[in-house]
Amino acid sequence: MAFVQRDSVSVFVGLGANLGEARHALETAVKAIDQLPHTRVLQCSSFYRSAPVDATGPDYINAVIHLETRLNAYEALKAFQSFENLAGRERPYRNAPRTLDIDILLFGDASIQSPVLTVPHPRMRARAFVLKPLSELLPGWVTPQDLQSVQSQAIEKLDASRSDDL
Ligand code: A4P
Ligand code: MG
Repeated sequence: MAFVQRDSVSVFVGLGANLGEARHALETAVKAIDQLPHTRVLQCSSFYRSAPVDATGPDYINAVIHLETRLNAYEALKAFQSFENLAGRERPYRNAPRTLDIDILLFGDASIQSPVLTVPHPRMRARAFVLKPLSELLPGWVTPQDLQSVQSQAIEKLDASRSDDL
């Protein structure tokens, strides 16, 4: 019987870090994700510096990437968690400062509610650090009302040529 390849899926992933070499951690994660089997990073947003939301600690560096993959959502989640662990991620308490966080925002048009995975990410429309970079890659998805509702959250786009912003 012929092996049937799953169609590739268009995926949007949020990256964040606010400990250590945050910007370098995000850049390393983008390269690692691009090297996953059956996976290609198509676009990376600008990098943003953002104040912690529902959290304390240093400012974050955040970005969103667009990729296509033949992995399923659980395979992708497992791979992303292994990259977080390689970056030294620790989880002492909820929303603790972190060396690397990789969240699945949108996985094609999948709607997933399982004990380990919720997609679309349930808080993505409430966060400027997701909406601003996502609006660069998927402008039709982010409405002016979405951006208006998060305008009190401090966030700034970083200069693409500088790597010493944090
Ligand atoms: N999980 C469920 N759904 C997903 C998904 N779509 N993608 C589970 C990834 N993981 C998902 O994740 C906790 C558990 O969520 C995992 O075991 C996985 O099975 P985690 O990475 O340990 O923690 P997290 O990502 O901090 O959790 P959560 O609840 O997604 O946090 P939020 O709501 O995303 O908030 N402020 C700024 N400025 N920038 C930030 O990046 N991040 C947070 C985290 C708070 N404030 C922030 C930032
Ligand atoms: Mg996470």
